[in-house]
Formats: sequence, C-alpha cells, structure tokens
Amino acid sequence: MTSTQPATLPTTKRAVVTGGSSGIGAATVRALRAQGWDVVAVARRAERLEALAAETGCEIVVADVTNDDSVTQAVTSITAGGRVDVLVNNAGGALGLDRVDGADLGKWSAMYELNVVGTLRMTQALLPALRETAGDIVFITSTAGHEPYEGGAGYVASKYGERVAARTLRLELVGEPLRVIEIAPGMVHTEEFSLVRFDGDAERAAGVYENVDRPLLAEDIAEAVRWTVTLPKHVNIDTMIVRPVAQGGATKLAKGPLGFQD
Ligand code: 8X3
Repeated sequence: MTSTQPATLPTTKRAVVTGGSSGIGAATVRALRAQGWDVVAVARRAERLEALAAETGCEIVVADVTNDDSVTQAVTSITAGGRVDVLVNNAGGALGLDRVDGADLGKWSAMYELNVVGTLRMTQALLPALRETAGDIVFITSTAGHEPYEGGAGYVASKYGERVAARTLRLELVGEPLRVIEIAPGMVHTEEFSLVRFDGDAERAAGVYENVDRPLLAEDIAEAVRWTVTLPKHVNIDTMIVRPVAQGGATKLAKGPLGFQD
C-alpha cells in the first residue's frame, strides 16, 4: 500500500519584516503569523515590538536599517535563529510635503538613506540566507515610486530609487530561483505615515484622509504580501499597485461617500 504521508513534514516558513512594529509592517507580521509562519519583526522601537511579540508570538529584533552595525548584528541574530524564506522590505517613510523650490535637503537625504539605502542594506545582508531557501524579497514601495505629485518630490525620488533597485535586482537574479516582488500602495490610512510626514502635526495628518471614503488599511497591503508569497513558486507577482477605490491617481482623489459597501 502506498503511503499518502510525505516523508518529512513541511518546514515552517520564516519571514523577516522590517518596519515591523507598526502600520503595514505590523499588519504583515500578523497576517503571516496567522498563516502559520515564523516571523521576525525588525524595528527600532523595542516596546512596540515586545507588545507585538506578546500578541502574535513573533520573534523580534531591535535594529535600525540605516545603520551598518545595527543591521550586521540583526542579521547575525536572525540567521542564527533559523532559515529565512522571505524578506519584506517595509521600513520607510515620507518627510514633509515641500515644493522643490523650498525643499529641505536634509529631509531628502534622510528619505534616500531610509527608503533606498536602508532597503539595500537589509537586502544585501540577507541575500545569502535567501539564496539558501530560494526565497522571496518583497519591496513595499509606493505609488509614489510610479508617479510624481506636487510637494512629493523628495519622497517620490526615494521611492523611484527603491523601485529601480527592486527592478534591477530582479533582472540580476534571473536564472536563480528567487522572486522579487514589488507592492506599491497608494493611500493607506495608518497610524503613523502622515504623522511622521508632518512632523507630529496630528491635525494636518488627519486632514489627509478627511472625507475620503475608505482609504486602504495596513491589513489590505498585508493581505497582498501574504498572497504574493504564498503563490506557487513559479509565479512572481512582479509589481502590484494597490489603491483605494476613491483614488484614481496620486493627484486624483474623490471626497465624500462613494455609496458602496465592502
Ligand atoms: C504613500 C502614498 O500618495 O502618500 O506611499 O505618496 S503617497
């Protein structure tokens, strides 16, 4: 009689999520944990990570993707703890909404350092481990990496840079069994994205979403991540743009009720 049991039980997959302590990152940690995956949440804020670990059972590593030593230590600890099947490059953010003629050079540099160089640093450091598992690298870019908007140039430039890094890496990895997946969210109402962009100005941050009928939630993007990394391995979702129904483009946003139910 032929046994229908596999010779060995499937190995639990293990993902690393940067910017894992809040927003899309934390939602992705929850979504992959709910799928039965082991997940390492990486972020700077230990207290938030500890709360997420208590809630989800994820592993946590306190690290700053903009710092070489911090990433080296983090990756040493992550790889000592087991295999890495997926890296979700989610850490990132926007600073300000300044026109080019008045832009703050420091903010442009900081966004490039975080969104482009930080992502590169984590990707380079985990690539050997990902090669061992024929893993996936997910880049959470933005629709800002696809089209400019007034006041957005510093963020847009950094997200175009991140997107180009992802596209180039995909070309360079052809012939190896790794997937490079870009998920580009449009308007997502998270706790911190606009608050950080406007330097803690809660009123201005709330104004971004005012009268917008259902901006995306972090969970919507987490579901996109979960779906793309659980598809059969021969399917690579190259680029996925996700916007709320209210948004037709970076500068085209409906205000007021749209008259539909989820
Ligand atoms: C967030 C989308 O439109 O604020 O990445 O740039 S937007």
